[in-house]
Amino acid sequence: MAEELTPETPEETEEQAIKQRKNGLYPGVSDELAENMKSGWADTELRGLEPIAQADKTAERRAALSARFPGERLVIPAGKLKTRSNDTEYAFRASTEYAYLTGDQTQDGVLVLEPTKSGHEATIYLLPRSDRENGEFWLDGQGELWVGRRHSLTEAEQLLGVPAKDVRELADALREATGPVRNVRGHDAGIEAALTDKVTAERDEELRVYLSEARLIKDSFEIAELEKACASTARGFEDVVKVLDKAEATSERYIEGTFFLRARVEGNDIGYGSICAAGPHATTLHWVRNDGDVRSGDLLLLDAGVETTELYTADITRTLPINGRYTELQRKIYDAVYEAQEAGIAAVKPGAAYRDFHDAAQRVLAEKLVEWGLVEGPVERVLELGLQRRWTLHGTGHMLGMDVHDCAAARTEAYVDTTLAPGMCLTVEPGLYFQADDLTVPEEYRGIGVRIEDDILVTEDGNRNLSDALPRHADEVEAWMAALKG
Ligand SMILES: [Mn+2]
Repeated sequence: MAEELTPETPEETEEQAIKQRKNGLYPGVSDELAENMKSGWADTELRGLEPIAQADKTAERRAALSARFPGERLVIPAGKLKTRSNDTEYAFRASTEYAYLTGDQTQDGVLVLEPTKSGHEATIYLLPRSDRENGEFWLDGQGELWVGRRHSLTEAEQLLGVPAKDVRELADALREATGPVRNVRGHDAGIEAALTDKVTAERDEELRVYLSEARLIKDSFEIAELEKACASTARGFEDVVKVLDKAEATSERYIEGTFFLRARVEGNDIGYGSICAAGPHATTLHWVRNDGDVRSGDLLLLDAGVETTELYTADITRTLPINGRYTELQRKIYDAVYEAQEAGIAAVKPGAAYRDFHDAAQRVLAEKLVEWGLVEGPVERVLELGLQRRWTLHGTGHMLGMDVHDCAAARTEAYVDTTLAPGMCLTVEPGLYFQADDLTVPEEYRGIGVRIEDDILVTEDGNRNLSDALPRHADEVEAWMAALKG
């Protein structure tokens, strides 16, 4: 990548250089060049734009938010770029709260709901197109010449269905504003500094909690996005199966890279760090180093999800025999996890307690562990003491949506202590993990880890498995792999 313009005079201190860069005043730019760069550019304003596909939905979401906090100013920032080093930044991903309420993903954007007599008036604050007159478009590191064209404020209004203003005026406006205000924290330090005397942590947290709980029930746009995410993820898993020989010749990284290609081509990104865990790495729950060997005869636990361009992610796990056939012991453990997952999925239905699917899956796993002689029964005793957890390790699922662990700020009574309702989407992902150094299990179990994870939508009359394009039953997995490997 190209470097930003640097000062020509070497004796300049770095501090001066930074100051000048900020001012957009670069030594070495002649008056003639500066003047020349101001003109000769075509008018590229886009006219007659149609609203984005989810504009009606984002309006509904804002209306619900407005009703929850009448008479209060609400500030929801998209977030800022985060520095990786010097003048390079991490890839930007808008805050979930902002994208949920606007459908926009522009860095530095801020949604403000101003209280009115009848509710709220929404305004989206954005960086306008770069000024040609003052040279910022080519002299500033965030100028459009460097980072690409932005939408004009008028274009943004047409697309998002919300009036747009210059975000550079927002901090001052917020400083001067009176009346109660709440802000979603953690995304924009400048906005937080402007509001520091006006907000409290407790009231801001209530806003964050509301926005987390609002996402518990997915609307039709969100469900369609989750379907897309699952479809892309299924294709990514197929990509991986087709290149397992190349992964064997290199490392788990080949799997990670292969899946990432699908995520970037069809979506925005991966929704979380892909877990590409071959052999004993499958027993490490968040194995994301992905630098290990891929060996025929071992299992591959692949836990990965494509995040769509509108920021909804899948979260799917399959545990595959690298050479296409499970060994007898691998199959025994796999079938136990499959049975546990079947029991878990069957417990997902409207009116069921959220905890039911976890309990159903854990019971099956405890039964198997007792049956295999790994833990002393009876099963009720094992479950009561939680002894199965040495090998089941984690909860059986979580809400899924824009965040892989969606709705994480929801109150206990609204999430784990609630009953399931149509429109909720959650993962069902039981697993069994026998650590390589676990001396309490027979040697042949050690280093085997199995998880099967699907994305389950609660419907009016039960549930729908959004990730059922990928086979789960061991026979079907083997047949699917054989077909793909050709
Ligand atoms: Mn998960």
